[in-house]
Amino acid sequence: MTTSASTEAARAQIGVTGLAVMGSNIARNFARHGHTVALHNRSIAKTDALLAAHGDEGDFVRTETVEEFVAALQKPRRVLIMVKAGEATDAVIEELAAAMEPGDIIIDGGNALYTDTIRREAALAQRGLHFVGAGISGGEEGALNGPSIMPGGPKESYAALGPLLESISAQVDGTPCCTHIGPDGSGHFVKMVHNGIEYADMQLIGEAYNLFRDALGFDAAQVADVFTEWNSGDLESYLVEITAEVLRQTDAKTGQALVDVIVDAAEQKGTGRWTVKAALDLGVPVTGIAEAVFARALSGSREQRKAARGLASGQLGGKPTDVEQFTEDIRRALYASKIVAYAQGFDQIRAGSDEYGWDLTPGDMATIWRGGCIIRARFLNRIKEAYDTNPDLTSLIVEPYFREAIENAIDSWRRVVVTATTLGIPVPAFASSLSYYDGLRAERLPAALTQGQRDFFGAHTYERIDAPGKFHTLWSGDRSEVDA
Ligand code: NBP
Repeated sequence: MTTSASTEAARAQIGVTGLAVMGSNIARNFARHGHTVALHNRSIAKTDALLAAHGDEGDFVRTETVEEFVAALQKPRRVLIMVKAGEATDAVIEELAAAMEPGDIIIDGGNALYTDTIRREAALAQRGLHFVGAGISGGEEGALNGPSIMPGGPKESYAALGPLLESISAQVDGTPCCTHIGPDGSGHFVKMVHNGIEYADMQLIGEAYNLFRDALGFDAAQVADVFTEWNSGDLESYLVEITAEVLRQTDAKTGQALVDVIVDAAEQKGTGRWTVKAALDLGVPVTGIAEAVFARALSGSREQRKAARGLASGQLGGKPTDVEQFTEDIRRALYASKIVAYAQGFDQIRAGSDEYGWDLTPGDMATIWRGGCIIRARFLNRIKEAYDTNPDLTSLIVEPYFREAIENAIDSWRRVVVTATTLGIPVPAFASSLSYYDGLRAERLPAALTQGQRDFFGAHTYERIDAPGKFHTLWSGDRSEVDA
């Protein structure tokens, strides 16, 4: 059923403005769950196209102007913005805020930078409006059939908003993949880290594929079979599942595997980069995510790659002869590296929470990422259990299940990195994750030397292993040590 705003006022439970792919699908999702949805888009053509194609899926209210749109909503008014992130979002917020009243709720479901969300929330709070930055994951399909939703913002607004969002989110074991994350920008921060983890996961899968192709000589269909098999074990996940599908796809034009005719230059929209920038500011070593972002940048450096093609490889080692063993080695290396990537992402969430005073519960993320989102995986149940058992977990890699999983994988992991290195096959994420693990578990790091150097050239001082306090050596004097 569709009505126009002028015929019936204030009966929609939710309004959606921005009816491109994501907004239309979310609006349909709300309508399919029995909610009356007011529709608005800058250009009316998109509203009408949505109604023409799907108007019979539920109860929609067609509106043309922002005033009509706002007037169609029950109080407290709830409006979900699904427009292009950045200036467009600011423009839409401003228009809506001018037409709304204190107590109303504006939700930004776009991929906003969390610092923008912090700024917007503070500004709207001053005007008595609730602003909820909500990370939404799952792409177009998730938006329609159940995404994972990460709403931040004021807790009191969740009472009026939560049930609506939870009704359209994915559900796992009867639990919605949506929960109140924390204040102001926390929802978008967590969504950003989710995307960073997604980058790392995709890069690790890519490295595994590369090893099958270049170390074992598998064709795409053979690798697809391996991924299909892996998807019935510990690695079961959306990304592993779609990897098999992409690898099995044949190109209609050439009859070759599609993956073999796609240009090997990965693009990025920026959320991975944001994650790494934020991690640098917070001082959290998200090495797996960073390697993934840099690997995409390297793949896209077409001029440099062209210039470097054919550079010396040095003497290369032999290819693995035991295909079954090496396949299992890759599987274990992938699992261990994936544990590291998630551990680092969860460390970043904790660091962000501490920095901004959000008081986030990391186990909540594991719970709501189990369904709907791109990184949904069986593995997240394990992370949820780990945080349920110990909410103050120092690092996922020390938790008994993950510790044992890495111990089971460690020999394979080293063999994979060594073999790749001797064959000249790049495995930046596998290798850096292993180095991160070795770094964390090390008795002693070369950082002692770094501190000595810093004290030498900059009198930056150091701590001693055998006495409290800070010390400085008089490097350009008699080299005696003084208290700093
Ligand atoms: P787009 O990001 O392509 O944005 C298109 C929408 O923005 C249209 O409705 C357009 O209106 C509107 N818009 C623009 Br552009 N400038 C505007 C302005 N100044 N004032 C008002 N409206 C304006 O749409 P999308 O791909 O559906 O994504 C929507 C949001 O969801 C984005 O923030 C995106 O990052 C986020 N997101 C996307 C995905 C995904 O998988 N695509 C997943 C999760 C989140 P018009 O029709 O009048 O031009």
